[in-house]
Order: sequence, then structure tokens, then C-alpha cells
Amino acid sequence: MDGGESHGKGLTVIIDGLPAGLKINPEKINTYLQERQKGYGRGGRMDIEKDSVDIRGGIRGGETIGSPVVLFIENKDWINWKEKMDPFEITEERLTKPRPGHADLPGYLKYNRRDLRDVLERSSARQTATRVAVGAIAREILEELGIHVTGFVRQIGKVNFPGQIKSGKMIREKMEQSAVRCPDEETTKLMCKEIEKTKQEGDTLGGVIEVVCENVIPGLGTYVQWDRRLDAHLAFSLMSIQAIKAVEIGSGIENASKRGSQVHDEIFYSQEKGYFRNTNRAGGIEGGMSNGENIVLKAYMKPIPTLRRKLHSVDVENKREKFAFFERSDVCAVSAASVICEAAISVELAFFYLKKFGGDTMGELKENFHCYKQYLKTK
Ligand code: EPS
Repeated sequence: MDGGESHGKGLTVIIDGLPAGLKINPEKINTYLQERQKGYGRGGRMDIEKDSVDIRGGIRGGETIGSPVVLFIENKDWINWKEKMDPFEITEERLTKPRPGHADLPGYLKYNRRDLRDVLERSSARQTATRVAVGAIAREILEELGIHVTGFVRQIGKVNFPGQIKSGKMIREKMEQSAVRCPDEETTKLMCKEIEKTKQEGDTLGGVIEVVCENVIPGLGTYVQWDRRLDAHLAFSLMSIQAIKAVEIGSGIENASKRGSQVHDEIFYSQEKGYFRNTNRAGGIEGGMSNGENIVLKAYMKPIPTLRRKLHSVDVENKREKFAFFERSDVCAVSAASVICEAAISVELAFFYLKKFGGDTMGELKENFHCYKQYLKTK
């Protein structure tokens, strides 16, 4: 559970259910938070913020102690919004011209507000800073179990990187050097050019993020109840990120127009590898369970709805035709979203590992995990 407004004092998140004995390094959390802030096409707000984590509970001596972990991330911009964001002050200045594509209008109707700021403050993607902080902790659990999750930018606007990615781990360095978290230098240049052009035209851009999960054991999730399927949970966690409007598992979209014989990944066996496939169109999930191949997902992000180019709207005060309001904003946040998708999938995977292998402590979790791996070798 997390809370806090975009221009309020900061964001708080409480993580319940972490095993005791997990080593936590705040610097690693901070590096990850700062990774989310980067990316060509981000707006002026990112020059103000320098996200870092303030640990307020659940950790002693550099490790978790079994109690809820409480994290706080300060909003440096709050100082500039102190009066407007005061919990008791009533400000006369109001936002009344909702942006198409944003939460503004439905949120205003749902919560019976007079000022659209009441809606935009919490619906803002600022909230994703906490998801990334939680993701940094989830990654520590996954790392202990040898799992790697990589989220990179596949497409911005119409500029697509068509290369095959077999291992996310291998492209990490290239991706982190790219201004848009795309592992290819040439495509990065084209993407930046496209962002610049869009910015000059007062418009915004979306794109596609790909997440690859490596070294995942078979048997996470289950078909026995529809609400425990791994693919459903992973899709939910990506769809819950602001501006993500579609999710694809493996080559799910293309598969729909092919024949079964062209789609399903045939099964092989060898002494060294055990069961394996030569293709992975299923994206590592069959029957709602991981099958031991890489889990591959794509998240499709719509363009940001705050744009300088005017969009038609209605003033909610007097119902007159007006243009939607514009505030300082990002032109393209697909690279930030790739960090958020990576974090969100890490959280979900860590949750499934904890569920399968249990454990009040990291020791217990690892022991159960190794027993299962031994058992798999006998099958
Ligand atoms: C956002 C608008 C911008 C973004 C913000 C999300 O902020 P501001 O209104 O302060 O210019 O930069 O993203 C973040 C603050 C962040 O940390 O990612 C919006 O309206 O969703």
C-alpha cells in the first residue's frame, strides 16, 4: 500500500510479508530510483527531484527483520507547492479544464471535487517512484535465487528496435548507456530525434517496453483457479502502470493470426538441459504457469495526455467549450516506464516465489527453493 501526492511532501509505501534476513542496501534502491528519473524526453520536474529513499521501519543492521518495511521518498518540489498543497488552506485558484486521456474528468465526477488538482495529484505517474523502490527490494530477493529481470525500450512512437533479445542480462550495459534505455545505439539516436521533433510540435509520444525474466523455475502460478494464473497477474501488474494500455505475453498478438502448428513451442529433452524448447512464442508461460523458458512480456504505452498542442475540452465550471489545461510535463516517458515495468514484474515474480517457497526467513526460502531444484532434476 502506498500514498502521497505528486506535489505533496512525499510518497510513503509499506511492504508487508518480506522474509527476515534480506540484506538491504539503500544506495542500490537510490540508484534504481535515479534510473527511473532519467531518459530523453523527460520534463522540467526531473531537474528538481533527486529521488532517494528514507527507511522508516522494518530494517535493522542492514537487513529485514520480518516486520513491515516502511519507505519514504521526499518530493523536493513540495517547497514550491507548500501553499497550494496545504491540507487545510483553501486556495481560490482551481483547474477546471480536464485533459482528454487523463484521470481528470472521471476522477472529478467520481469524487465530487471542485478542483481537478485533487485528481491529478494522486493519478500522476509520480506515484511510480514507490513502485520502483519496492521493485529494488524485490530484485534483492530474486538475485539471491539467481533470477534476472530486464525491462528495455523496444519502440518509441514509430521508431522500432527489431533486434532479437535472447538475454536481458547481456544487454544491460548497452541499455543503461542509452538515453532512452534501448540497447541499440542507432535506434537510440533515431528515437531521440523523434522525441525532439515531437517536442518542437508541442506533442507527446508513447511506445513499447519489453520485459525479459531469465532463469525462472517451472511451476510458478497455477491453472487450478483462474485467479492464480501467473500470466494474469503479470499482465495486471503491467496494466496498472499509468499510461500502459495493452500487454502482450510472448508473441501473443501475432499468434492469434497463425495456425497452431506455427505457434506452439515443441518440446525436447537432453541430459544437460532437461526439457527445453527451440522457440518461445508462449513467452515462458503455459497453462497459467511458468514453463522454465524466459518469461517475455511487452507493455504498450499511450502518449502522455498533457500536451502543449491544444486539445478540445469543456470547462467543468460553466460547461463552455475550452481547450484542456497545460502544465509543465514530459514529452515522452517510455524509458522511465521501462524501469517501472521491470520493477513491477520483479515485485510480482518475487511474490510468486515467496508464495511457492514460503519462508519467514531468507534461509528458509532458499532451502525450499534448492530442494525444489533438486527435485526437478529427478523428473
Ligand atoms: C506527471 C507530470 C509531471 C511529470 C510527473 C508525472 O510532473 P509535474 O506536473 O510536476 O511537471 O514529470 O512525473 C513525475 C513527477 C515523476 O516523478 O515521474 C503527471 O501528470 O502524471
